[in-house]
Amino acid sequence: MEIKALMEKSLDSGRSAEEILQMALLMQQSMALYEAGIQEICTKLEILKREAQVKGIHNPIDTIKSRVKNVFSVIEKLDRKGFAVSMESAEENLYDVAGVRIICPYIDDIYIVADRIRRQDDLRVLLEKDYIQNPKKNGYRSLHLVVEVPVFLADSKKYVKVEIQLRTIAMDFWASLDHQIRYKMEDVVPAEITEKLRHCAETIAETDLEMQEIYKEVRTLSHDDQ
Ligand code: 0O2
Repeated sequence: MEIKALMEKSLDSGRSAEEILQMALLMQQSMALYEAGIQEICTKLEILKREAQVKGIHNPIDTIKSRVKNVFSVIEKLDRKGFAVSMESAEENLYDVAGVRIICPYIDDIYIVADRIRRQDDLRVLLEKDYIQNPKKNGYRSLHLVVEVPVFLADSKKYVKVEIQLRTIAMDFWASLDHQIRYKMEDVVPAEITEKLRHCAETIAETDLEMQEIYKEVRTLSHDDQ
């Protein structure tokens, strides 16, 4: 969301523009910690990706993306959820300030990568939401893991929460366009469009399963068990 729109949304909560800017400035200074958390996770994922390349086996990771939430979005979300607006409150109550998205070729790859993440014993998995087994009503599918990763500072160690979203290329295609449409329509999407989007999500989910079956067949035909 643009800063102007975010500001307007935050102003709706009765705060002055100056108050919001002050908070945003303070919070911005703490964002480096979230960037460090993302770096730690991305390094782990790049190692997994590289290992598959070196061994010449199927790579369950296609693409890795990451982002730190804009401070104004953090303020807006805290306010919307009725939490105190401060960095401490964001650290305690929000799980998606730091976000990493892993895009996998096939559905099975998602669970393979999730398992490799769970087995990293310096990470604490706080929460899992499986929107693949239990898709959202609108058709959204992804596996979400919220982890805490240690970040070593000059004289302390901080655990940083990072939300990891795992999805296939097909699920990502749908989610990206769904996100754009919602943004364009400022979240007020007519029921008819919502239904069309849900229908597309179902079609994409079927295709995802078919592609996975084709891949399994090809592996059997080429006697490739990796
Ligand atoms: P962005 O721009 O990706 O950061 P919330 O929905 O955030 O109030 P909660 O429990 O944190 O509550 O949400 P959840 O279900 O864990 O999902 C959070 C993130 O998942 C979203 O972050 C999206 O990235 C993604 N997501 C969830 N539902 C949908 C959906 O229906 N469509 C799309 N395209 N993405 C979805 P943000 O902050 O909304 O967006």
